[in-house]
Amino acid sequence: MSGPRSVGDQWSSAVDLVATPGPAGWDILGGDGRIALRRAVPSVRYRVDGTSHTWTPAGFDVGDAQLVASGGPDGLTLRATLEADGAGPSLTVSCENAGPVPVTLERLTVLSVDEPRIGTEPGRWSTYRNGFQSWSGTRTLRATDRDADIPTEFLRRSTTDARHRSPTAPGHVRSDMVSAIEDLDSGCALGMGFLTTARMFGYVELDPRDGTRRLSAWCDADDVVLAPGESSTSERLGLVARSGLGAGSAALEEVTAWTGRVMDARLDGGHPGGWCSWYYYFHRVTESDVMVNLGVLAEDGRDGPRFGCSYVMVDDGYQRGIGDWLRTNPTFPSGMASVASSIRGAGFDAGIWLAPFIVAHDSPVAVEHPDWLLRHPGGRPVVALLNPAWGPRRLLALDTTNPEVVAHLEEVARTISVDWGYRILKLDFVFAAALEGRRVGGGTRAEALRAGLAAIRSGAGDDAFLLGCGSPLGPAIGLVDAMRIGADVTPSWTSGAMQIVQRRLHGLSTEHAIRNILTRAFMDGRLWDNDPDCLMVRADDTRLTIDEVRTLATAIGMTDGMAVLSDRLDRLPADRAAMVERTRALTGGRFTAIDLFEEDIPTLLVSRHADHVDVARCNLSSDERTATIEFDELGMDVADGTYEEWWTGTPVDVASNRVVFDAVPAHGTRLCRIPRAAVSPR
Ligand code: 9PG
Repeated sequence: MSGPRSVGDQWSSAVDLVATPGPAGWDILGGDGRIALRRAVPSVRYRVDGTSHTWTPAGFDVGDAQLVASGGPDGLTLRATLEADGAGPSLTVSCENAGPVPVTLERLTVLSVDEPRIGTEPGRWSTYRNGFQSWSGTRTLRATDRDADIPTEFLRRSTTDARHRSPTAPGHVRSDMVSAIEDLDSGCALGMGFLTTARMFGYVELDPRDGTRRLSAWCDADDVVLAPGESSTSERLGLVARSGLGAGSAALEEVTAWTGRVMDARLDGGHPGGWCSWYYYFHRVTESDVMVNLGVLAEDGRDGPRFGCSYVMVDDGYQRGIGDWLRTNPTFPSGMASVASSIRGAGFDAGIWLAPFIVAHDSPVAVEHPDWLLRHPGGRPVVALLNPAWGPRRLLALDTTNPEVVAHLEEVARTISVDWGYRILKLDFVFAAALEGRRVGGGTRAEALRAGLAAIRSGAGDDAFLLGCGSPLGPAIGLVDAMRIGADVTPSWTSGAMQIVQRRLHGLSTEHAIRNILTRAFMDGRLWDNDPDCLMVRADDTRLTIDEVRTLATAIGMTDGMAVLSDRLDRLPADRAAMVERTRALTGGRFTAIDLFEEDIPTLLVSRHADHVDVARCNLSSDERTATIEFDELGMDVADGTYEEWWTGTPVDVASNRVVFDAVPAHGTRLCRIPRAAVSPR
């Protein structure tokens, strides 16, 4: 089963998976028994009269690609359906309430299987754990690792999934939307992902507690009430399997591409490069700051050789208040339509930031339309977050199922995009639309989020480039052109708050941003354009060392998402400006984080191009270290010779298929470009 290891192609090979219905559930088998999910069953969790029940049918009537269990408790019927029209089998489950009383649906479990076989050695499994939204930490966890979560529910609202705490028992992993489990011993991997993501949040969970390893995939039905005669269907789960070098990554790529096809992902955005005001000026940005940078960019031209920018983004700071997007601060005296027209006059697309689903408690929208707010069951408005940068204000979430809110969002987006002329909209704090609460239109959190984004899309038009930020992932597919896939970069590597409150995993820091850039790289070009967040190359007004900047630049360039600058360009020293060009010269390849399933933050990176291969090794420790690249691990042979290190220009010798970099500084990276002619597959 070990596949071709050609450097230009996939390293791993596909493993055929076949699902067969039987009276005890699905048997999903592949790879001559190396993948075996036997008696995988659907189930439902629901409430009647406030008491929660789980019904896992003991047996099924077997139909053509179907399992049916009728006459369940409280008159429920479960119907599981198999489709085999994609990269592998895919399954859904629906639950019908054939009983006399309403039933509150908690979860639809598409499959649950005890002791699945994936390769040979469960003790050597590594599981991909995707986070809920842009800023949620994403990594792999080994059989004895413990996942981490933020300690308070309030902080989780704005960073992870407030409704579901991360499990923290050793080896217990719950991944949002997509996961893969790789057996590091045999190089066999199973990928599981939700192919439809518009209606319910989906989770893949590996739970080794109670001595039985249980793998399940379930959808959160968000307590939707099923009246007698009604039914509800889960999202569709796809399964794929791979074997060989990079099997786990390939499984993630394959199932994610499948999701992108089913969800009609918007993939024509073309990875625009840009400039963003936030990471130098923050909320103090003024119109003249934007014009100074626009002047520098205009000399370079649109998609110019130095900066490669096609848009200029005015981030947070222009608006009168949060929720008050159409009135402008005095610091932008010409008004936002005029600013857009200056940007466009210089040859660039105009971009602007807004947080459409939150309003400050003292904003006109909140004061004039209290009925537009998402509320707790008791009636209090839901506070999405507090942000000291915006003063002592409660930031409240809008109820995007309210038709008046939808009309308001459409109007805001239409004014900004069509009337003012901003084609690129950065939609921030998007999670607020998906918080738990009482909604006039009922439905799930995922549906509410999608309704909000759909309103923005409808107002801004099909031509607008929508960039989601702080956004739950699944329901945004097909509506946004780009997605922030990690936390904010900061002008420092990390901070004490990030290490303690955010458990060294979630929240804003350059270290956390780099982790997600590398661990979510495979989403780019499959679900949307990845926005890795901004490159900062400046030497002043930052605590990032040059080595930290190089590591950030390597991650941004090699993963080939968007490349957005956020320095004060008129004060950028020439050697630092040159790093932008150097970063852009790393784009355009086919990226793999070789040790994605082995490390918390990957350190061995490869990007394959038509005429060369870029290989990098990061030293993410806080000490100087020797760093080695064994080309065997990349499945390739490199001819002995002297090459040049990308960032320092120093010569590096490849001998015996390895290269050793001495004294790599803390948080530093060494990168080597090897011509195709010197590379042969092993
Ligand atoms: C503007 C910024 C930038 C940035 C976004 C987002 O929890 N918080 O208080 C919090 C504040 C800022 C933040 C994320 C979280 O950053 O990611 O690019 O647009 O807003 O305010």
